[in-house]
Amino acid sequence: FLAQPATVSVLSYPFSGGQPRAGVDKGPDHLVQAGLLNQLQSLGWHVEHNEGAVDTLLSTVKSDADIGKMKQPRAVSTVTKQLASDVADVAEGGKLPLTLGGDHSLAVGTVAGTKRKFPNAALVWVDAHADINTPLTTDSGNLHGCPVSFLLGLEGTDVAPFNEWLKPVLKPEDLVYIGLRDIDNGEKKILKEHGIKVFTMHDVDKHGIGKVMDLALDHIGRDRPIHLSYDVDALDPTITPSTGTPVRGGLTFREGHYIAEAIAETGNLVALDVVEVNPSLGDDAASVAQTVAIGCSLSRAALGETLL
Ligand code: 6HN
Ligand code: MN
Ligand code: MN
Ligand code: MN
Repeated sequence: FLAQPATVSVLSYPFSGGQPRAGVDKGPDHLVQAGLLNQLQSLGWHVEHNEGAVDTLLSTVKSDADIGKMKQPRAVSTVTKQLASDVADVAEGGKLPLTLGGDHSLAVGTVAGTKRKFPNAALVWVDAHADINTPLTTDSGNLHGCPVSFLLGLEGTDVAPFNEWLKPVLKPEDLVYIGLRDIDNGEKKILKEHGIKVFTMHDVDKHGIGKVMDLALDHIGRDRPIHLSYDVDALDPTITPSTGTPVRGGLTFREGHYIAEAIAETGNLVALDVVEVNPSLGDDAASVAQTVAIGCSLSRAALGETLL
């Protein structure tokens, strides 16, 4: 699905408005400082790097009172609208967008952008959480817990300011989750009602990650463009401690990388998000360095590091 020779366009999006913890906006800088761009170049990719104008965009948001339960809705909508167009531009150019977050609300923009170029793209969502709360079901009001519901156009998501630019782009069968272990009650109901395919940590334990990836790829189909949205909190907090909503019992180092490798192996990856690296969290500098290093190694794995 990509032009050859392959180019990856790294989009840094230093945005934290989908959740309350400061620092996740520093994730992109840390990933780039750790050498991600050179690492991708070493894999044989042509590498471009651009930074989203998040500060400029946010300066247009004068006040951002809650709308219903949603916190910072104008900030999230403004930034994701621009990100959608950035991702679409990259994809239209035959290049692979790698969006560095920032919090996971950014995926409203990245997936909407991917879908403009690849209407048939499937979405693989790797996370401890389902991020499928709606403005009606969310307890926290944090929009990083809601992006998937907006992409699906679920009840309650046809609200301003999002409905001024965002249309539903995804059908329930286009989506598969891997790694879930902290699903809110309202989210469980939504997942069941819409028959969405979920591989929880229980499924990873039961089948092993190899079987889970076979089943996940069977579900979406082997012949479709894939958007991989990777929340680093999918891995166990002993592996990626510097993240805002850690949940114990997560993916091991190998399971986490295997997922990215299995996607790379399909040859169908057209867009990648690596989100929720928060260098302000974690016990010490070593925790931060380790989390950042995993963000880099997951990116490399998805872009084919271990392919022969
Ligand atoms: N993430 N389900 C919780 C909420 O606030 O809606 C947690 C969401 C976490 C979001 O990790 O990207
Ligand atoms: Mn997430
Ligand atoms: Mn998460
Ligand atoms: Mn929860």
